[in-house]
Amino acid sequence: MPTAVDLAAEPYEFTLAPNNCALLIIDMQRDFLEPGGFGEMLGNDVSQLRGAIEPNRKLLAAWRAAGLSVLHTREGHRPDLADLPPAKKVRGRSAASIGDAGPMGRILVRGEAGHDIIPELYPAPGEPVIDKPGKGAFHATDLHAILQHRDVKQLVVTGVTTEVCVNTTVREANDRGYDCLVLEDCCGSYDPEFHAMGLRMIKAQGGIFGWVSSSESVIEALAAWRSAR
Ligand code: C5J
Repeated sequence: MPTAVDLAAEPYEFTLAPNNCALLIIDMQRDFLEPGGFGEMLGNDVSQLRGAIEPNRKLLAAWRAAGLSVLHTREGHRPDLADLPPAKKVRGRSAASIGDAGPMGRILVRGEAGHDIIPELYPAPGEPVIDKPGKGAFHATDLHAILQHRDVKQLVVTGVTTEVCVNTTVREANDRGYDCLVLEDCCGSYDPEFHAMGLRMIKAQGGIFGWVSSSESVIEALAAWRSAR
């Protein structure tokens, strides 16, 4: 029975070991992706992010069908905002900031409608949801402990935004010894140039933070791995 399967990636092929790999879906939240949410309220074009929904949906279906680990993250804060750094609250000087009333409830506050994950990618029972106060999913969360308990050594990382929470998480994961494979079509940024540069930074210098590939390559690799079992 093969324990691993190679798939096409940049800067070179990635050896996927499904039993030691988790799919980590970053911040596919209503406030970032839905028309009428906080992201759009700030003047962003949410269609730039929405292109990542369908590839994530297909990947998630294939990943679940293979019986592998899936984890989801959400960026947000306690309702009392005790975990919100004052610097994060005031930065940007926008009219509405974290904790204020927004179009889908209080902005980036846990329990509010806009903070939740979009219905297309909603977590299934048993899939851990990591509520993170920062951009990186390891900061002030139990993600590392959960991954260690599951013997996870590799992460397939998707979500939004490519240059902020995806990049920060991949860098944190890299420093903790995980191999990260980031899927280009399953990530998105309000700024296409930042998306491209965010991916370039990951695979630069021989894969300084990890690898970049596509959902199609991972789905094919999973099918090959399953049929060889
Ligand atoms: C994420 C952000 N999720 N851009 N947040 O990237 O503020």
